Amino acid sequence: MSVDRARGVVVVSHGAIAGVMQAMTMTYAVRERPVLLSLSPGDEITADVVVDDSGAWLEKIVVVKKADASPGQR
Ligand SMILES: [Cu+2]
Repeated sequence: MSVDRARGVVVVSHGAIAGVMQAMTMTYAVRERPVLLSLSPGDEITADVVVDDSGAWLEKIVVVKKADASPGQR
């Protein structure tokens, strides 16, 4: 996962979501600013994907594995 705080999005590689989409790498908005700020590049997360006419975003984000925080890993 990578994080773009300025745009309020994360880029996530996700597995197939039954009936919705195949496995892919894509950009999702994260609308909750404190949650966005808590995420780091390389974190592994689970989340609910919410879709409406305005687009898709993530809610209920849970970090299941924090990235190795050592410098130079990004
Ligand atoms: Cu997707």
